[in-house]
Amino acid sequence: MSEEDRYVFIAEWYDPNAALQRRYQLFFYTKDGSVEMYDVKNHRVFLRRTKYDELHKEDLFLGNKINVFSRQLHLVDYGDQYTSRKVGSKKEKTLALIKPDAVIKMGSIIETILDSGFTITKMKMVLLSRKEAMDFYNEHQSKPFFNDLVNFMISGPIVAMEVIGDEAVSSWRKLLGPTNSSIARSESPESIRAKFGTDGTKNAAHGSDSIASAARELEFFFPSSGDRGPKNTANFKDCTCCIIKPHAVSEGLTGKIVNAILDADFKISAIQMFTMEKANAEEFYEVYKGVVAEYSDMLVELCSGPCVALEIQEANAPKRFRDYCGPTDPEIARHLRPKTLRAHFGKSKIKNAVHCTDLPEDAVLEVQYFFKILDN
Ligand code: IDP
Ligand code: MG
Repeated sequence: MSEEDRYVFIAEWYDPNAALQRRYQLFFYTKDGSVEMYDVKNHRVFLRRTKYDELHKEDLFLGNKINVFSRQLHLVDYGDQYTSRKVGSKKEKTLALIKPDAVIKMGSIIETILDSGFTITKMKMVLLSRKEAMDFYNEHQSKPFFNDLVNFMISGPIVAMEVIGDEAVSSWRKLLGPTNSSIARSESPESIRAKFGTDGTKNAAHGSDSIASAARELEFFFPSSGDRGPKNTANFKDCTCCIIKPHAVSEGLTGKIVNAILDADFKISAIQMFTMEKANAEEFYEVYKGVVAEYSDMLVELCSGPCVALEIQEANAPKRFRDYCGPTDPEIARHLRPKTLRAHFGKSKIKNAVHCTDLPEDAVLEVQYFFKILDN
């Protein structure tokens, strides 16, 4: 086999039993989608080369957390020159913002991002304070439109995302189109600003203009240490909790599911991406332990990659939203309740696209678990 067919990464896995961070070489063979793991410290094969359909070439980039046979692996380094050249050279991170005028269309914008081949690695709905908006746009403080821009940016929630892809900084800006939405409609009618923007100031979305700005702007919304950045928009009242499960996120369904929820007239008052550790998933699913036969499979699914948590807000949210999710088993849902989320997006009882709060009295607690406890 020529090295052309093989990627190598250094991957870390936290072994909860030994309370140790373990290191492996992870090999991925593009030809047949097989993986192999080698224990670097103990010099032995840890996983013999095995076909594994759930891992895709697109998942393999530095910093990503992937799931291989229920182990969550963190890709911390390239394992050889070839992989670094091939994967590393063009991958960039950028900041994408859905601005207040387009938050109502966030499902379609997320869908466009994912369908264009980007990966969303962080996501958070926030409401900026005036000071935060002024800081974020400080490069424009002497411009005549600065005041209007700041007022617009604090007029409602926005959704901040870290987006990764080949030449993400320029390709995301290309997808955005010209700054002015009207010009975008005449010059680039398929662009995001053409489709979702309003005018010169209210133009649906933002993209960093260079690698350096991207680093600074990502740090603003998703600080790497200490400070937590702008806070999430959860209100913790008249609400219920929805989790878009990791399998659905990794299948690229986030935008479609968000769209379906909005089309069914639910209000999404907070949204954020989380990667669950096993201990957290156990705490969150505690009530199902010993009650639901699939409990341990549910845990594995919830920890298998990033999930997206939503606060859904309205007076009767727990009941009406639960009805809209449909029966737990998507097969049954497709027969009995074909218009529900699980009928549309579920694959199996465990991979059933979404979790929703079961009991109305647990709704606020579940929303708090994500947006208060895990967000800390
Ligand atoms: P960009 O968002 O395409 O990078 P910038 O020139 O950095 O455009 O401007 C930041 C934001 O300020 C724009 O997205 C738009 O919301 C607003 N803006 C820019 N130029 C004007 C203008 O001439 N009139 C009104 N608003 C503007
Ligand atoms: Mg700009």
